[in-house]
Amino acid sequence: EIEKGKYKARIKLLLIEKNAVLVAHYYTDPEIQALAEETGGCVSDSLEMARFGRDHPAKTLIVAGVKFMGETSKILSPEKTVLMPTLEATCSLDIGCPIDTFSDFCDAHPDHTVVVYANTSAAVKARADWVVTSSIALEIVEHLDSEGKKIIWGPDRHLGSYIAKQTGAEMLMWQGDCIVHDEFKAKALRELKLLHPNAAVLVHPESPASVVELADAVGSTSQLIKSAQQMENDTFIVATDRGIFYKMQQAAPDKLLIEAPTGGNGATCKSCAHCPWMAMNGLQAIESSLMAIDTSEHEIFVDDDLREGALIPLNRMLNFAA
Ligand code: CIZ
Ligand code: SF4
Repeated sequence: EIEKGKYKARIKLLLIEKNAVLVAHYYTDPEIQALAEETGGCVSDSLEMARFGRDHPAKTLIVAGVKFMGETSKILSPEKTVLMPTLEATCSLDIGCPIDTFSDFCDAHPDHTVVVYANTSAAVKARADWVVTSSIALEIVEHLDSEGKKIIWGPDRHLGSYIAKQTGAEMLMWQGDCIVHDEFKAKALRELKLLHPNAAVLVHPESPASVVELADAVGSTSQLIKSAQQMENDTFIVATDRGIFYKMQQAAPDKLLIEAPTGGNGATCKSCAHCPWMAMNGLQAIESSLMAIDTSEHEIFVDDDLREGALIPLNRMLNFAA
């Protein structure tokens, strides 16, 4: 704890000295989210992180999250220095959707509109017609469907199936998944529900369909936090990365929040539902990135061509949301 205090104090000084602001995702560890709040940064989902970074006057953004979030921030704020605590932090959806094979898939269906999730590389975004996050995916697909468009969806198959089911849209699905949400188990969740008959079940749609079926509310991270705040239940079983508990408990201080089970046998797993890449965003790594600001060791770069290509579908989403 003393060590942590020292890191925090040094980071606070460095942020001021380097004209930098810390932007953290809901899935990072609680101490990172608290530090972002204490220093005038923000804690939010990937879309809001990029927007906040773009609109903040600081010259440098420290993006505590995973690579695609750093890239999206750079795409929206090319004039800023975008640093990440570690460039190793990636995402199974991004890894599972390489540009070459994805582009071939798109080329094979030229009459389809290409819609990709934000959890993708800049190159995949640049190949797409639309970028969406989970908070706005449903509305955008509904809109495209109402115009009679056929859709290629990538990369998260669970989120894609959920949206196809909700909207009735015709969607060709890339077969990617999130290694964290894919682990939630329906049978164990049903058993846990029996133990907490008053609990509402909150589920992120990157989870398998069998888990989504058991939900009282399905939504993006921000939407799930709102549900915990607004629904009258005193207990919530939550199927998303446990990093979210920090902000969810803040938003709903009197409510009991329980992790949805990732293992079998009805046992709740206390550590499974946490993204290993999000967990790389430690205090020491944040300090290192600030110290290395004059080298490119922690810096995110996006090629100009890709940046311009990715900005089009990203702005389409931002304008649709506005
Ligand atoms: O699962 C993720 O990585 C999410 C929910 C990202 C986001 O859009 O905030
Ligand atoms: Fe990717 Fe899943 Fe980690 Fe989010 S939680 S960054 S979707 S692996």
